[in-house]
Parts: sequence; structure tokens; C-alpha cells
Amino acid sequence: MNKMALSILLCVVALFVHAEDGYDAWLRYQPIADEQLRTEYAQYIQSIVVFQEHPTLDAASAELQDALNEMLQTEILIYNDVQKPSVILATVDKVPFTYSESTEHLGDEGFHIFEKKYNSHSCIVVTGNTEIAVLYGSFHLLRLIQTQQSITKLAITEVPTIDVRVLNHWDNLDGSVERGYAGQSIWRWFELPQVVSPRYRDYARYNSSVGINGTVLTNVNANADVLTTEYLDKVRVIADELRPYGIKVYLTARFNAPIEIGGLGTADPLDASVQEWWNKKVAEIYTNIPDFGGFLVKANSEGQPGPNDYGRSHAEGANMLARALQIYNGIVMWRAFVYSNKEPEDRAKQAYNEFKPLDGEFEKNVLIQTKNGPIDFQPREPFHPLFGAMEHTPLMMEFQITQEYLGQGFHVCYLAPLYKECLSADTYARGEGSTLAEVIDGSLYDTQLTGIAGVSNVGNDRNWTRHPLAQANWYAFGRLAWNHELTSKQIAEEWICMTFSHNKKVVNTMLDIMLQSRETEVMYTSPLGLHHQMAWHHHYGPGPWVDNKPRADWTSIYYHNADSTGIGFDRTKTGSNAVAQYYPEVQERFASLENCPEDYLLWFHHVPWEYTMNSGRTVWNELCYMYHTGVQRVEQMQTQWDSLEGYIDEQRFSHVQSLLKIQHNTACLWRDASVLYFQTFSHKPLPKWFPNPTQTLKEYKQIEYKYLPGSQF
Ligand code: GCV
Repeated sequence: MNKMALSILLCVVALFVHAEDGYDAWLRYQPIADEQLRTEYAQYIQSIVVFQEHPTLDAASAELQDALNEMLQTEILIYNDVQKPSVILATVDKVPFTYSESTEHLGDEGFHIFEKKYNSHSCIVVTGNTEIAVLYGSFHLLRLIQTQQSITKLAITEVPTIDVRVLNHWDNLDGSVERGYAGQSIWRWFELPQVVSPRYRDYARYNSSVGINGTVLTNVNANADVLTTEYLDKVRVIADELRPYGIKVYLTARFNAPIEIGGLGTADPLDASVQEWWNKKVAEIYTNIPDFGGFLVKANSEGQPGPNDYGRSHAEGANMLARALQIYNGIVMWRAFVYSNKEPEDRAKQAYNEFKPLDGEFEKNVLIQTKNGPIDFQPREPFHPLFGAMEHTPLMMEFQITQEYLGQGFHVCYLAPLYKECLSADTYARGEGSTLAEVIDGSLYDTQLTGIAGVSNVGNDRNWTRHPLAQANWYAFGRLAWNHELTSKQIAEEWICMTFSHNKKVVNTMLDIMLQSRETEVMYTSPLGLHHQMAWHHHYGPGPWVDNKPRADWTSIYYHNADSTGIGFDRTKTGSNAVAQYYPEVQERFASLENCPEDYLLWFHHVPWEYTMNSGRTVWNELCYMYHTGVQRVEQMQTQWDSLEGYIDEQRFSHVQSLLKIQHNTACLWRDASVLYFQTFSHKPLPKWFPNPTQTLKEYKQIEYKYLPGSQF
């Protein structure tokens, strides 16, 4: 293309490109630029009919109306009856014709969208057994239009694969957010219940549009105050705002709340007065919030109180709360993220050791919420061995959406590939093909209650997630929670079209950046199965030298074990034997030096510096190669992003461009500091192609990040 043609093209593109602050996220209903397509849609959809009065159907019709008015540049009218409707929104029992199909398979949330002749006129029917199913269907219909797909002859049925699809906010009552990188909490506790932020409703819309159906408002490092009458009144108001969008509210329950706010002398779960206290508290909650979802509990972990303090098991603690909630259909999400202070054994083994013996002892409304890997949301971990190991206990997945160890609010790191890698891992629990996805969607063990949680990355930054591309992780979590068979690419593609542009260059460039970004982050932070190498406290920059902390397993040296002979954590029989927690087929693969995937090599093995990798390089050279390639890939991302100038709005373009500079600086720091540090053990020269570090190891070690968002230190 010559220069003239290019500038004309850019001017045309610019006509549709104006400053945007990202607030609208993927529900950014821009006029459809292709006039022919816009006209086709507009001819097809002119009116919406809703026969029933219901807040959720009001929300659905209002969303469709606002969105279509904008996208089609027309005026869509809403009727409660009309001769020739374009879209009918109704639950199956209220559709204005005989609906002969059985809808049992749709359950409470599945929807059916189909074309139907009504009064000799073709219309789109969006239906389901409940109003919320109709809302989900409406968002689906909108997504088809947002991604510019055909809406004629529709015949779509979707049913979510997992029941409980929740965000976990690590938000504190003082407005701070633990590991939150997008500003303060969106919950404005002090102003509630009087002031109701409009963000609550928008938050509900975004969640509902991807099928998220619950939110835990408060941090797992819990504050009992949220259970006081004063705070429950505030929670009630949030619940009222979220309810029309099908979002249930859950709270974190601090285990010794009966002592802290109840005035009791104990929180022993077998004590009758403690049980009575919780029963009354739960009754009070349901009086305020009739559809309250239940409790999320972090107990006996990182200083949180729990049943072990009274010599009781996790099952005894969880069951006490579960019994209090049972009559209201509430649930308990009890976290498996535990590691005891007394046990100096490999931390990766502790959750399995504590929970596996309790299999079958939990009440039916308890889910064991388990992080994807056995340590802690590292850039890459093998899957948690508890998945598949508890046949009689529902396990729910806990993913992290906030990027605690993956560049926080500053790096592009699209997480769908991480989620997919974990969900598709084979546990071999019932022979080959027993994937983690099947464990959590209940199909492997015919589990009745299923769930998935994502630690939220939402804050009160104008664009919700600080990094404009981090919105994609919120979106991807929801889409996968609804349907874990979607691919990372499919999700990214629809997100880009909805959030940025349909322009092929934009879509392809962003796809390339996003799909590689998680691997890139792994390369420059913790390649080849290294883990927990971050700086003390804030978890952002490098700190492979971190030692001498209150617990060995809070240091980095505990995990990399570098010495003059080699590097890595021996988790085979000659070491901690953590491999034994996996089913035999997985065990064999991870335990064998030859068969262990190189991505997990240093997670499971301590290997000599001279060990030869598949590439033919030694471990030392491979490490240098990985760190350096990670940096080069960030440089490549920068070039790719720069090429989008003029194709997307200036505000978000330059925001991402500036953040990529931060990402590049940090990637260089990770590379140079890590390699210089490990060199003190390998005693090997840097490969010739490795750029000269600009500072000494001593200087790198002195770099301190103070006041990083989300770190509280
Ligand atoms: C909420 C890690 C994080 C903590 C977090 C904890 C957890 O240790 O660094 O901030 O606490 O995980 O998941 O409970």
C-alpha cells in the first residue's frame, strides 16, 4: 500500500476511533462501522417484547435496547405486546405460543435462542426456565451482534457446565484490596447503605454478561465486622443491586467471629453455644438477604483462626457452618490453601496431606476450594494433586485473576492459556482422560455441587482493572466458568472485537500479543519450573536471593535449591516425594527425569548445571536463553503494539504503550538479576549472545519497590 492510500485508510479508521477510558469494558456498544451490516441488523431487529414484569427481564430488555440503539444507530422500542415483534424475551412458561420441547436440560440458568414464526413474522425468541436464563440469552444475542455474526435462523442452546461461578474479592473494609492492582475496593463500605455507587450495577452487568453468578465481597483474610448488624445492612444494599443480574452475594466468615463480635469465650465448632451463635447469625443474614449464597472460609492458614485451634478438623469446622446454612440452601466454600506452621515438610504437599484423609466427611453443601497448583498461583505450576483425589467431596477450582505473580496491574498477561492448561491436565483419577475440567464440572465423580472461583482483579480505577488488557482476564474467567471448552483464542478474539476493534490488523496483532503473553511472563520470571522467585512481600520483581525469613518456605532459596552441583527442587523419592501424591501415570511422568515435561523440570528435579535439555543446551544455557527470550518477546510485543497506532483510540493505545515500557524494564530486571544470581552457583560464563547486565548483582539486590499498589507494605 502506498503512503497516500495508507493515510486515507488511517483517516477512515480514525473516524470511528475516539478517546475512550475503558469504563465500558466489553459492553462497549459502538456503532457498527460496516453500514451494510448495520442496516441488515437494523432491518431484522426493530422491537423487543417482554410479556412479564420482572426486574431481571427489565434489565435484559434495557440492556438490549441501549446496546442496539448504539450499535445499530436506530431506535428500538420495548413493548409488552405487539403484533410483529423482532425479539421476544420470556421464560418458557410465558412464551406466547406452544413450546413443546422439554426444558429440563436447561436447568435454572441455561437458555434457548431460536427463530420462530409468530403472527406470520420471523422473530428471535430468547427463553429459559428462569428470568436470569433469559438475561444470559440476551447477553449472548448481543455478543453475536457485537462480534458481527449472523443472527438469522438462530438455534442455540447453552447450559453452564459449572454451578457456582464466583469472583472472590480480597477487599478489606477499609477500602484497601489485598493483591489488588486497580486502585481501591469498589465497595464503598463507609457510605453504605445510604450511598449506592452506580458502579455496583455496571459491575453486575459485566459479570452477568459472561455468566458469573456470585461474588464474595470480602477478603479471605477476614474481618468479622462484616457480619455485624451494621455491616449486614450495607451488604443488603449491594445484594439488592446485584440481584436482578443473577449475582448472589457471599461473605468470608472469620472463624472466631463468635469471640470477636459475639462475646463468646470460644469458637470451638463442637461447642453448642458457638453453633447457636452461627445459627442465629445465619438467620439474621437471610432475613436481610434472602438469596444469600453462603460463606467462603480461610481457616488455619497464614495466621487465620480455624477449627485446628480447638483440636478439631477442617471437616468439623466446615460442617458446623454448613449445617447452619443448609435450610436456606446456602453453601460453604472451604479453602484447601493451608500450610501449617509446625510442619517443615514440602509446602506443596500440605493441602493434600490435610484434606485427602477427610474425603467423604464433609456435609453435602461444602465445596473444598482448591488453588490450581499446590503452591500459590505461580506463573506456572503443575496441577494440584487434590484434584481427582477426593472422590466423595466436591472440589472447586480457585484461579487467580488478579496477577499477583504475573506482573500485577502493569504487564500484559492474558490468563486464559494458564486456565486452559490446568483444566485440560489429565489427573488419571479414573484412567486416561480424567481431566481436571471433569473433576470440577462434576462429570468424573458425578458430583452434585460444582464450583469455580476467580480472585478478582477489579478495583475502583476508572477502567476497573488498571491494565486495559487485564479486563480480558476477568472476561476469560467468566467465559470459561460458563463453558470450559472454549479455546483461549476464541475468547480473546471475541473480547478484542467487543472491547477494541473488528479491524483485522488489530484483531490479529492483539491476538498474537495476548496468546503469547503468559508464556513470555513465565520465561522472564520463572522458566523451566522455577517458582516462588519473587521479591519479599510485594511479589512483583525478582528476589531469587530471598532467604532468612520466619519460615523456610517463605524464602526463594527453599524453592530453587541452587548450589554448585545444580538447581531445582527434588520432589521425587530422593527428595520430598511430592510426586507420590499424583496418580501413578502422572507420578511416573513427573518423577522421571527423561519424561518430565521441561516446563516442570525444576519443580520436580534437582538437575546438574550441565544437564542437556531437548534443545541441546545445558540447563545453565537454557535458563539464560529463556530469560533473554522472554525479554525479546516483550520487545516484540512493543513493536507489535506500536503498529496499532491510529487503529484504536489514542487514550487506550498510549496507556498500553506506556505500560509496555514498564513491563520491558521489569523483564530486563528479572533477566539480569536472576542470571547474575544463579551464576554465583553455576560458576559458568554468560553465553556470548547474552547482553551485558547494566548493574551488578549487589545493586540489583538493593532495588526496592516501595508502596507498590496492592502490597500494603
Ligand atoms: C489473601 C498468598 C497471597 C496472600 C493471600 C493468600 C491466600 O499467600 O500472597 O495475599 O491472602 O495467598 O490465598 O490466602
